[in-house]
Parts: sequence; structure tokens; C-alpha cells
Amino acid sequence: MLKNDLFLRTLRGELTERPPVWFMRQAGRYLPDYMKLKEKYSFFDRVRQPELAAAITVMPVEQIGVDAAILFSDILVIAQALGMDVQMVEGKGPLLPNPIRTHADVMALRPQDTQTELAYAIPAIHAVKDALSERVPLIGFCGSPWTLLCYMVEGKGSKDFSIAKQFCAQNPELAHQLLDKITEASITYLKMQVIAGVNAVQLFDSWGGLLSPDWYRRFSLPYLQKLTNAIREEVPVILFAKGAWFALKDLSNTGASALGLDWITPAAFARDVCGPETVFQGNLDPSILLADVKTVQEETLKMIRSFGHAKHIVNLGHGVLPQTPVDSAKAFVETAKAFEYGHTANLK
Ligand code: 1CP
Repeated sequence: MLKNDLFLRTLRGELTERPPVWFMRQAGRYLPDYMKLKEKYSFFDRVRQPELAAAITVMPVEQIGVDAAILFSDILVIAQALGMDVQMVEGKGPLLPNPIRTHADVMALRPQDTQTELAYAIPAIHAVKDALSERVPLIGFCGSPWTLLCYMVEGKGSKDFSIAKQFCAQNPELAHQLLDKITEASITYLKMQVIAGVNAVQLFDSWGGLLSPDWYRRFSLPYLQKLTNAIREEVPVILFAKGAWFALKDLSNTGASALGLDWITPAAFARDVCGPETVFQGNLDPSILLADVKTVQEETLKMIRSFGHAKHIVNLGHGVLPQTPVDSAKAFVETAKAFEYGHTANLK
């Protein structure tokens, strides 16, 4: 049995003594012990070798004190599983040297190989679960089909993903075929993660906010809905759609257990749109963790209070920045852990 199930209780909509806390990209680049492993092993070795994935996943639990772990991996493993070459270039991020541009490129993708291609995730998750030994829940994840399409068509990170959007504008039917294939592979992968033991999943729609509301309803939302439908009866689903404040009502209607918010979306706005029952996750601007500890504490408290007295998972509004001081990350987590909602008496 889990020793700390605060995160899962919050996802079930229960009133809790305080908000749980974890943060996106918590397993990685701002931690000195991670940087040591990075010198010795390639990115995909760190993802694939169970003992490395386990050591990295557990680091923020032991060193920062978060209430949930997130599997060390990357959203781009789905592009690999479908048959694409994916490289992680130091200082630059992902590179897909043969991006999808034609009908033949889409036809060549093989969602039917997902189980074999991602088989390494099962021993990795088992090793993480062993290393966690029931201290906190484990979050599994995948990218949203739209965000995966962005990388698979563009071939690399981008500020506007204009090649990916051009592809959708010129070949909408082909774009939907691609999104269908990504969705099929993602459902298979999420189910594998659930069977291996993850306690919740998060879907990262990191580039959802690049779409107009109309295009969001065409190219992102239906696929997030399919993923949510396939998983929500097995484990809670968190949807994080960065910049897609305009789609909050639609996202809350998907049946997901919680919605992640970035820092441009005020808590009061989100509560107004979705109502008092929705569980939100977020939303401190990650740059605030670059300030001194006192500022981190003050801004974190302000952010927690903005969500009211329940139904909130403390997190950043996007991934932690690599230059974040470890002490600031700790101050963020400790501020959430010291917070008391004040209705504890009613819980007993
Ligand atoms: O070796 C390194 O340190 C390389 C940096 C790195 C790391 C630590 C990459 C390359 N991926 C990861 C791990 C990772 N990626 C996790 C691990 C678990 C955790 O959260 O601690 C997760 C959940 C992701 C998810 C991910 N990868 C997203 C969605 C979340 C987000 O930040 O929006 C995206 C968009 C990616 C693509 C990606 N992979 C790596 C980088 C540098 C990027 C972003 C590139 C870009 O800006 O387009």
C-alpha cells in the first residue's frame, strides 16, 4: 500500500489536508546527480536501462521531497516506436532527420509494432516501482497526438511549428491519418504503462496553444478525448495543454481527472470556466524558481492561495528550467508541504 497517496486522493476529488506537489521535468537536468549520469550514458540509454531510469526517476523524491514520481522517458519514444529515427542533440533538443512530409511517409509508420518497440518500458517501470517501494505514486505519460505530430513533421523543436501547421493546412486528411496512427500507438503504450504499475498518467499537449480554437477542436481535442476514454477507467488522467486556455471547458468535459494550467491562465479564470469541482494542476511560472528563496516562497504561497482551499495539485506552469538552483526547487516543494487547508478537522 502507498505510504503517501495525497496526490491520488486529490485526483479523486477528495478534500485533503494540503495540496500535493510535484513538478514537470522534475527528473533531470537541474540535479547534479543527473548531470553525472548524463556524462556517462546517452539519453536513450538512460531511458531504456531499468536501473538508470529508476535511479533518475527516484532522485526528486529523495532529494527534493515531491509527492509523486514521473517516469524518466520522453514523449518522442512514440515517434521511435512508429519507426522514426530520433536523436537528442546536446544543447539543442530532439532531432528527427527524416521528418514526415508525404503520404508514403505516413503509410510507413507502424503502430502495430508499439508493444515490441517499447517493450523496454515494462522492466523500467518495474525497476522504478521497486526503487520507490510504495513511498509515492508513479506518473506515466505520453505526448498528445498533436504535439507528437509537431515534432514528427517539423523534425525538431520550433517556436511556431510552421512546417507542421502548413502540413495540416495542405493535407488535412493525411494529418488526421497521422494523428490516428500516433493515437493508436499512444493508447497501446499507455496501457502497457498501466499494466506495469503506473498510478496515473499525464498527457502533455505542450504545443496545443499554437492552434486556433477551431483548429484545436479539429487537430488536438478529438485525439486527447480518445486517449482519455481508453485509460480513464483504469487510472486517473491529467491533461496539460499549454497555452490552450480557450479549450478549458472542452478539456474539462473529456472525463479527465485534472487539468494542468500554465502561468498565463489565472486560477480564478479556470475555476469560472470549469466550475468548483474541477481539479487543477499548476501553475507557477518556472522562471520564478530562478529568484531567491524568499521570493520563491512568497510567489508559491500566492499561487496556492489563488486556487482556494481544495482540488489543486501544486506544480509549475511548464517544465523546470535547467539553470534552476536545487534550493529553489526545494523551497517550492517545502512551501506546498507546509501549507494547511484548514479543513483538516472536517476530514476525520
Ligand atoms: O539529457 C537531457 O537532460 C536532455 C533533456 C531532456 C530531458 C531531461 C529531454 C529532451 N527529455 C527529458 C525528459 C523528459 N521529457 C521527461 C521526464 C520526466 C520528467 O518530467 O521529469 C518528460 C515528461 C518529458 C516530456 C517532453 N519531452 C515534453 C512534454 C513536456 C514539456 O516540457 O512540454 C516535450 C515537449 C519533450 C520534447 C523534448 N525532449 C527533450 C527536450 C529538450 C524537449 C523539448 C524541446 C523543445 O523545446 O521543443
